Amino acid sequence: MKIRDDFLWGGATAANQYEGAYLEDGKGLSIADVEMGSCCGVPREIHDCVHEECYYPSHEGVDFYHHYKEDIALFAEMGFKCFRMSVAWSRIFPKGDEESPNEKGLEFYDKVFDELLSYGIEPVVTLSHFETPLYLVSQYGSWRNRKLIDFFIRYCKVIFTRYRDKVKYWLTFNEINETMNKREPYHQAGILFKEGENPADVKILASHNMMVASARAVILGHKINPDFMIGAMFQYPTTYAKTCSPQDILAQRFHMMPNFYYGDVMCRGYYSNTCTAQIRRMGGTLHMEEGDADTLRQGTVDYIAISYYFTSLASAGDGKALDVTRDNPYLKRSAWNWPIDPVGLRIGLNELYDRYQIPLFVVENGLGAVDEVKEDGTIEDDYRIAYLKKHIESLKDAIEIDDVDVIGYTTWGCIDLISVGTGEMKKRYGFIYVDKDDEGKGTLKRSRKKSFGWYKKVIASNGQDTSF
Ligand code: BGP
Repeated sequence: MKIRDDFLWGGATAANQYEGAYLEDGKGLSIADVEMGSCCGVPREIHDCVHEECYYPSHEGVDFYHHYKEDIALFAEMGFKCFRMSVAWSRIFPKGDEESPNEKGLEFYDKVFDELLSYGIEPVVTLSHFETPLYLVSQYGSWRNRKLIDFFIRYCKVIFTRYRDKVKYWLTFNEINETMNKREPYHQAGILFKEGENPADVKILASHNMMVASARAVILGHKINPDFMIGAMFQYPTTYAKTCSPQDILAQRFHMMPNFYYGDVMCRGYYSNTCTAQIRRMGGTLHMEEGDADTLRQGTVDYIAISYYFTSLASAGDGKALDVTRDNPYLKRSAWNWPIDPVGLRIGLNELYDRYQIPLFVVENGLGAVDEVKEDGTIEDDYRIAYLKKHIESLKDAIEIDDVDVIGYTTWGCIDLISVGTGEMKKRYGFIYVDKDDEGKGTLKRSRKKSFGWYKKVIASNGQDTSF
């Protein structure tokens, strides 16, 4: 298969890591707004309100809110065909349970979409990218509570209706499968466990509520505009068995089950045997309410979007718990210890396409690295070019050799922004450098890195020219 002529090349961001203006024009607090900055490897501290003396990176992000024209002009200069961004839910519904939306918040996205469209750049919009309104967490217990489904749908209705003719590509929840993979799924589901709770039950319940919400959003979106393409979004952790021991092969399957759990429900429309077995393995219970099965069946997604950064190894360990490591002797690692594995992307795309047979979209991939600004202001990020070149070539192999239907590729953090894992600025992914440091100091000035010109050439040649 040839790479599509209308292949969606571009870059990806999320409001809480990029926009800033965290209270401007009526925006409410989101779960990201009470997460402190941190440094390499240390988990970010989470508060239940804003403490004046603390530094919260999302409050300013890199200020897309006031730089959107300049940034979009730079994306256009690189030749972006699409731009992935999220709408900050709490900009539209500041608390999350209001009856009517915040008009000022909507006006901001009117301007952003119009600006993108004026350059012919297709917006790709995530409805919930780690940005649940904080009030829904404190007052309702977040996605444990079924009421969130209705609040989310109210928000979707406003957004879908307003941008009916401006946005075609949507994603419901960013990395929804991390709800099960993470010890405490705060980013994904706004959940920190309470004393006495069975974490397995909470994860199963929150996941169910989010998947019903996603299915209802798909059904609603298609009514509002039948041309909408509404996707699921997973973190895709391609996993290898650590050895050829049959027990390790089984361990590899067990490690992937939580991921196919979401894939099966959102793409096939029902809880498959993989899902029911996973629930049993976790020691939890699933409660379906009347109508849920129909909703899930009718609300299957149009495509699957993934983030892809690294691969893991699974082994049976001592037989009690899976042993999962990123320590693969065949792979080099990034400065943040993430194994670099372009072939794993091709493997993952094949696995997903084999299983679900719907179009795929790589909406996140990239190298977090420390960039050095030379005295003359230039940034020679050859390491980033080398990383992206290999991943793009592997993506092309999946399309051209394996006939996998991939509709687009957006690099994560096409402009430097705040890291979600650590809250750092120095973990940079961008083609565009932003002058800001880990303490929040800097002019916010934008400048082009060497990779900027390289990616421009890749896009102009529809991925055929990846040379340095
Ligand atoms: C994904 C998120 C993104 C992004 C990326 C890189 O999990 O969807 O929001 O941040 O990871 O991670 P980090 O920012 O920790 O380097």
